[in-house]
Amino acid sequence: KDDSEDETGVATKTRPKTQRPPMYKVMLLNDDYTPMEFVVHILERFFGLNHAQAFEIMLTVHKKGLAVVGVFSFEVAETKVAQVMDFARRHQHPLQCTMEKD
Ligand code: TYC
Repeated sequence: KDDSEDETGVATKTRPKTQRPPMYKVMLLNDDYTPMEFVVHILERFFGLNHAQAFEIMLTVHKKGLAVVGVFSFEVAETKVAQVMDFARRHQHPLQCTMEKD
């Protein structure tokens, strides 16, 4: 923290605005066709989740329609979305993954 003096000569603490990069939520969307195990696999493979965490998020998406999988910098979020979309497309599943500013 910076020290500065006010008009009475009393040292006060100021909080200089620190710049933080904007963060992006990566979300998975539900559909009627992508197999549950495939979604679990994606969550383990691209988001480093263990099987229990992956299964839980998959079920949340299945029940609620969508869920946030993680929050990342723009570049990392973009990469995750591209990896998921590419992997799903290659396996001919309609799974959708999107990102949005946090
Ligand atoms: N609803 C799919 C099914 O019943 C499972 C599913 C879960 C699909 C999550 C997509 O992001 C998703 N097979």
